[in-house]
Amino acid sequence: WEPVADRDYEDVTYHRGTDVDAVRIGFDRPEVRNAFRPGTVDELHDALQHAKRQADVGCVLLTGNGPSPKDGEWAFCSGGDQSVRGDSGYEYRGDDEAASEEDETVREAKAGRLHILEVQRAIRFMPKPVVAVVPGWAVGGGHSLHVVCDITLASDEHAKFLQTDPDVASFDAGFGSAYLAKQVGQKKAREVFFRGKTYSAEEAADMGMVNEAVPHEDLEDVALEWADEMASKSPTAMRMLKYAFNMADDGLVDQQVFAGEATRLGYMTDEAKEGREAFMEGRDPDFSDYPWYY
Ligand code: 1HA
Repeated sequence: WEPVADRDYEDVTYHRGTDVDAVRIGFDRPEVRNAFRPGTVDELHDALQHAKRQADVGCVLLTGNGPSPKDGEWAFCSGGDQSVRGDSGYEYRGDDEAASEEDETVREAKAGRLHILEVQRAIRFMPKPVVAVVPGWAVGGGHSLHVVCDITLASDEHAKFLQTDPDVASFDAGFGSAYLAKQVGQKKAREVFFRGKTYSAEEAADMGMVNEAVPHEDLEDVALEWADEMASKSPTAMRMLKYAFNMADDGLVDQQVFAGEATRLGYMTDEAKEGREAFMEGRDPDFSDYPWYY
């Protein structure tokens, strides 16, 4: 891995693979089990947007750095940082980005942040696979993030999956619960949220929300292998497949995304070029060379 240039983050690390066409984004607050505060979410979103725009990047790994310097525990992410939770969302406080340069109305609108949901959408609509690499705790909003990722690989030794949302009077009534139910079934998803029990990587794999439980020391290597496999495939096929998988659950929103990609493919044909050129040349288009395929 090498650090991605021009990305000066506090709460996440961001690297580009040297041998593999993948990036690695790591939560970097291990002392609080990689809880996210508003600035963490800003940086994560920025890194995801950057990764999306790289034509030579075919896979995104999302993980949590560790272990904690305090007690040696590992974490993927423990969700929203409860110490900065205000009355309408999570607040910029202390050394978190103060937003002081911004216009008053923007500052006001940013007061109570729940913009981890924008990150969930960025992952869901990322035109390449996103892999949750879970070395330890995946809890609350951190649990929901792994659910939204395309693939989850987890440490067989340290990964722990736990939904605390109703314990702290929060609820991901969107992707974090709905997609979980798609993955593990309604009964099991309700158990995860309603009981708040901790599950091992093995149990999570049996349930269907983890692809593979991997020996802890091999986790990043295995993730890189999977990333290499996926990043070597046809970018168009992978993009179309991801959006096709999404479509069954995402309805018209994903139809719009999928259709955009279909339009792109259409634009690449000679038939489409004839349409464009005829207009530019001020003549009637001649589509006679292009059959009505069936
Ligand atoms: O549900 C949503 C949303 C829904 C819709 C829209 C937006 C949403 C945005 C966010 C969320 C949420 O994420 S709600 C759920 C918030 N997260 C939690 O309820 C998890 C809280 N943490 C724990 O339950 C536990 O800490 C743990 C199971 C992750 C780990 O337990 P463990 O190993 O016993 O460690 P622990 O001693 O509890 O924690 C280590 C340190 O990390 C503690 O700090 P220290 O005493 O060393 O100073 C602890 O306070 C800190 N920490 C852990 N998690 C968080 C945290 N600090 C702030 N926020 C945390 N989430």
